[in-house]
Amino acid sequence: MSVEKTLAMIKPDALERGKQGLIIDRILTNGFKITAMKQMRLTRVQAEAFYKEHAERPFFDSLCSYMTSGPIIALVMEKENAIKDWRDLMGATDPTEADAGTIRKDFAESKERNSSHGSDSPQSAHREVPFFFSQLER
Ligand code: IDP
Ligand code: MG
Repeated sequence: MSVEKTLAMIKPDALERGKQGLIIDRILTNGFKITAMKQMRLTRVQAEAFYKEHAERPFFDSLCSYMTSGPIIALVMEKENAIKDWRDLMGATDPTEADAGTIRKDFAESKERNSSHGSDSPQSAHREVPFFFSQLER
């Protein structure tokens, strides 16, 4: 195992319901160091660029509308094995399939409005961290 950085987002549904503090508490309690964090509202162009790998999926248009419906919090988090450990802490994409105690099980409203994002591989983290943060910020 090595120290890794991953890109996380707390998504609009969670901020809408004021759950960001509880989610950040879980991040810190589970041993992640937050090395950068900011709240912002994505533009349509930014949301489409971030999720471009899903451009052909039937849910893409709805996903981009949801992701621009309110602010998000983007975070860079550091820890040994951060990428997989954050995916595990979030749980399955669909909260009805997520394990007990995971963020999506406890906070998500639906498969789309699922409260959190995490890079799914070192390659994704390498693209997603600089999508949000300059070298000076992370
Ligand atoms: P992930 O966030 O668990 O990596 P992805 O398959 O990469 O899941 O999908 C990106 C995001 O798109 C999901 O987190 C969710 O918000 C949304 N999404 C994925 N699949 C569906 C679906 O079948 N219906 C509606 N929204 C979906
Ligand atoms: Mg994904």
